[in-house]
Amino acid sequence: MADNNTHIALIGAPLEEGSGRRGASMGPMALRIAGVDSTLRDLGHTVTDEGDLKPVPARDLANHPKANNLQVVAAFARALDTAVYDAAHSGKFPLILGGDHALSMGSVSGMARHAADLGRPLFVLWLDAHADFNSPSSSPSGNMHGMPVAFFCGQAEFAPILDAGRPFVDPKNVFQVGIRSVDAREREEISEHGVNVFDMRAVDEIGMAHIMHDVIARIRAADGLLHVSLDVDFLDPDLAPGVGTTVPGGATFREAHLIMEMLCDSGLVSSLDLVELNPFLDDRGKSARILVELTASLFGRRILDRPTRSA
Ligand code: HAR
Ligand code: MN
Ligand code: MN
Ligand code: MN
Repeated sequence: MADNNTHIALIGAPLEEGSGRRGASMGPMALRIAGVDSTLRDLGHTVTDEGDLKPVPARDLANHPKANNLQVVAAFARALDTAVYDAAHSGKFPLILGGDHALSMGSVSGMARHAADLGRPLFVLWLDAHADFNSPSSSPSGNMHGMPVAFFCGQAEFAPILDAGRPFVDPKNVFQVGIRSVDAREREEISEHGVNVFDMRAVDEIGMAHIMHDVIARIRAADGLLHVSLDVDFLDPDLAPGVGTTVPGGATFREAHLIMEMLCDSGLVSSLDLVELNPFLDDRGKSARILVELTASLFGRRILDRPTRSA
């Protein structure tokens, strides 16, 4: 993504059925009310708001006792796969307004198809308190927002219950930052699959700047595209309470902005998910606002009129 004049496609995905509670379906509207479109236009970009997806549940799929609301989640995944692929293919930057994190099954698969067209590898930066590497058999809740990373890394269990045959992301091209809530089976899976995890202890010990230098250097060396998936609960709950699954000890305001500023300078980012915002739980819109501010940093808002020494 360039500093100037990127054509951004806003794609609303009011999915809440992947999570255990209601409210995330209001996320796209809250992000619009917080001014995501005008903020990006003020930075010099072209913004097309494609509105909200409203897919019909995928009745061709059998219900699954441990993949809650599979038909609705799959419908959003399919619709996003197409919408994101089409936007990227036509030269736009897909910015997905979520919606719970299960939607990334579709946004990542759409970007994986686009990257495959270009003959370039897709990398994913997963900013989250959670690893989201459950499968139906391992999930303690059955909630599919805890499963998207396992899905797009090609976990075999999904093939018979969800769409197979899409290109997957190499787990070694997945970077997770901010992780601090991991289930027992997830812990084994992420290490078996070789996912790169910078948990909150790593953030404390190494520092965010160092981590991001590393991540950016590896993507650049591979000439990769980068999809960024930002879960509200990546942030500390004091900053962003508007999410159903708060976990204490999250990223600070400056840690989060530094990521976005360094990514902006890198020019590597091709697509972004803003997920898990639950306006019903928010405090006077502050979580929606911080997501918009972070997006502004990714798209070129900076403190001084020059890049600092990053990237
Ligand atoms: N690991 C738990 C589960 O799978 C909680 C997952 C919560 N996920 C999110 N997205 N909020 O990161 O049920
Ligand atoms: Mn998540
Ligand atoms: Mn999370
Ligand atoms: Mn496995």
